[in-house]
Amino acid sequence: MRLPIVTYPDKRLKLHSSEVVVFDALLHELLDNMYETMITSNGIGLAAIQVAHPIRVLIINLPDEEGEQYPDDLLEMINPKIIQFEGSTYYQEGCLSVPGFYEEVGRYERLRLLYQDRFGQEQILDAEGLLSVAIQHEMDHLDGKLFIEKISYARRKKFEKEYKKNQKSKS
Ligand code: Y12
Ligand code: CO
Repeated sequence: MRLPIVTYPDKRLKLHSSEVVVFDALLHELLDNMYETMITSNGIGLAAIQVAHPIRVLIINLPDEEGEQYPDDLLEMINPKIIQFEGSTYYQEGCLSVPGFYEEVGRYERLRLLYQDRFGQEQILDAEGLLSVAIQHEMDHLDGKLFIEKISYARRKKFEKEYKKNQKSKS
């Protein structure tokens, strides 16, 4: 089932998400619904709070060189923790909760991540480049942070003005 996406400036996006302790059929249903929501919205990453569930769950499905996304490449991460990081990189980020806005943001270039899969099994992943950026973007959602909080004051002001104007023209 496709779920409604919570969009900025909805205050739920500022919530600190809670650790997952039960890895049951309800969690699996949420993960499946998040996947359908992300794919049908042309997204490559989604955190549970973006579909109104304040729990530490995120999914990422990066496209291949041809721009195709495959279910086999789906990463489901629960209770993720960065245990090592190095370097820095800049990437033009977008977010399904902030439609129509893209901005360059600084992130770690490489990281090592500890997380649990949908069955609660601990996993370790080394990530770099776009995957590292996507993980950091989605992990920020778990702590109630959006990428627009990482841009300069001047760009943020410009964004607020344009975003409000776009919202008004839609209503
Ligand atoms: C690098 C940077 C950021 C991420 C986080 C995941 N972000 C997304 O998946 C964003 C997707 C997105 C899709 C949109 O819809 C279309 O393009 C049709 C969109 O909508 C508009 O711009 C109107 C905005 C964002 C991962 C890796
Ligand atoms: Co986002």
